[in-house]
Parts: sequence; structure tokens; C-alpha cells
Amino acid sequence: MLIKKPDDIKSSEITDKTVYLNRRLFMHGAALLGTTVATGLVYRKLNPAPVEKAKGEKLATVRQPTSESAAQSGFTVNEKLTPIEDITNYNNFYEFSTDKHSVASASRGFVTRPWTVSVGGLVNKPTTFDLEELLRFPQEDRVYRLRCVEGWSMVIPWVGFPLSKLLDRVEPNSQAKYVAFQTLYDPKRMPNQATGVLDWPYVEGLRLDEAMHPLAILATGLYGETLPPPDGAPVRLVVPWKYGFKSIKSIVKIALVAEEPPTTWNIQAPNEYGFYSNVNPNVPHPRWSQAQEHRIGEFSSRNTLLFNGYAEQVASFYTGMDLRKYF
Ligand SMILES: Nc1nc2c(c(=O)[nH]1)N[C@H]1C(S)=C(S)[C@@H](COP(=O)(O)O)O[C@H]1N2
Ligand SMILES: [Mo]
Repeated sequence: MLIKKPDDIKSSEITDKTVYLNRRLFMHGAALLGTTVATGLVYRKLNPAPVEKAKGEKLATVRQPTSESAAQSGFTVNEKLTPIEDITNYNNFYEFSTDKHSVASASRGFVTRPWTVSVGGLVNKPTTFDLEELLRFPQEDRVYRLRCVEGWSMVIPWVGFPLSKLLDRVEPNSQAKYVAFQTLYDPKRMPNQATGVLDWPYVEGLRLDEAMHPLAILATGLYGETLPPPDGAPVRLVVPWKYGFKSIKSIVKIALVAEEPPTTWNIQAPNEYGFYSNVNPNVPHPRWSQAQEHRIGEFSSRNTLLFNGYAEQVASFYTGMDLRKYF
């Protein structure tokens, strides 16, 4: 996000996700598979397949999601899934590289076991969860749009569970008003943390009511496999109505706090990135419009939707707030 350049989308080789799609019965995904493959072939003529693929990591099949909430409307976007090669080879993850095409190779072999997430602060029951415990929360399928502030978007089939379920377990007390998140800080494992390109560790935050919304999930996987390193292994936040940078990756710490917590991109450029960062086509970034977006893997642009298309679910959080001031 520091270096602005026109989106140089390298779409890529389509591997066979038929097995996955059939097994998991992503009906719309299966129905669109023909189209996806056809598009992929056209793309392959224009762009050679990337040499490096994030796939090939030892990714395990994640726990079978419960179908319970997956079927609920609002949790599944009925749009063509972005191919996994794009989801895993076009990433913002500055701890590994500031080049979206290099994150996959730079994060290859990132060791995510053992892994713990400590949850504390203004809570009755501070708890450190190890990854196995997090995977024991009932996992759900969520197909969400992800819209980067840079102007590109994807549709990603996540596996995860509502953040609210985790917060309920630690019992936030009455003083808790915000939730602060922190990424791992370990320059040996995250080599770009040896540079000063951002203020490490990466931190993010939500208002407590936002954090409790069922759309806000902790993702542990995508396309039915454990989270690939470039997408924030082993556990990352996904808040689909906000710009992508709010969805912090490789989380090790969560704290309930009374005041609005600092957030990395706001520290970096306070006039450009606010605390809320709700997707809003009507509020341009100071240096570019947010009215449109480029769906990765497609040719044409589309109009960006207020709250990234989730207005019906979340707009009421912001009634009475001037969204130009609280950007
Ligand atoms: N720790 C950490 N989390 C991060 C980032 C980062 O650089 N470091 N980049 C953010 C940005 S700008 C975006 S758009 C999304 C991208 O997620 P994806 O690579 O899975 O598509 O991750 C967000 N989470
Ligand atoms: Mo982003």
C-alpha cells in the first residue's frame, strides 16, 4: 500500500479444485467451474503461470464445517470464487514482502506449530488458546468479498468461526469497548520485520460491537484446507465490510480494551487510513477514488458497494456517524 501502481494482475494457472468443490458442495462454485476454467485458459495465454505456487505447503484438510450457518443468507456471496492460485499468490503481507507476487515464496515453510493466541485485557477469564483449541470451535463455511483499499477485490471461501464465540469464552467485562489484535513479531520467521517498512508488530482493532457481529470471523482455512502462509496462517481475522488491511493475519494476541487501540496503517499514514476503514465508494482515499474495484481474475471493473455489499447487516452500527470524518 506504500507504493501505488496500477494493478498488475497476474492471473494464473487453474489447478483442479473439482474434487474440493464436489466434496464440499459449494453448489454455485461447482456450477461456475466451467466458466472459471475457460477464463483461466484465456489468462494462461496472456500470462505465464507463476513459477512459485503457495500450494505445495503441507496443508491439512480442516475440520469439516457445520452446514448450520453456512446456508444462512448473508454469509455466502453468490459470486464466482476467485481461483486459489490468485488468493495465494497475490497477497499483502508486509512481514514477508511488500511485493504482492513475492509473499507466497517468501512465506513458504513458515512454521505455525506450536501456535497460541492469548486473549486477555478487560475480561473475567483471560485465556491462552492453542491452535488445536481454536480448531475445536465449530468451523463454518463463509464465502466473502474481500476489498483491498488499493482497489482490487476477491471472493474467498473461508473456513472459520465467529470471533464472538472466542470473546464469549473470555467474558469481556463492562469496561471493554474495543478489541485490539496483534500479529506475531519474530523477524527470524517473518524476515521483512527486519526492515522498518512498517511499525511492527502489525496491530489492528475493532469496536466491541463490530467484533461481536456474526460476519466477523477468525479464519483458520480457505478452500477447505488450513490457511496457506501468505493468507495469514494459522489464524487471521476476516471483517468483510472493511478494507482488507483490517483483516489482520497470523494473530498471537487479542486484548479487550477501553479506548480505541492503535492500528498499523493509521500509524503509518493517519490522513489516509482511519480506525473504521469501512468500504465506502462515496469517500475517496485522499490519493485515489474508491468508487470502483478490479475483481482479481476478471477483466472489467465493477462498482464498489457501500460496506462492501454488507450494508444490510452492518450499516446500523454507524447511524449518526459522519463517515467522512470516521473513515
Ligand atoms: N499482519 C498483517 N496482516 C495483514 C496485512 C499485512 O501486511 N500484515 N495486509 C492486509 C491487507 S492490506 C490486505 S488487503 C489483506 C490481504 O489478505 P489476503 O492476502 O489474504 O488477500 O491482509 C491484511 N492483513
Ligand atoms: Mo489491502
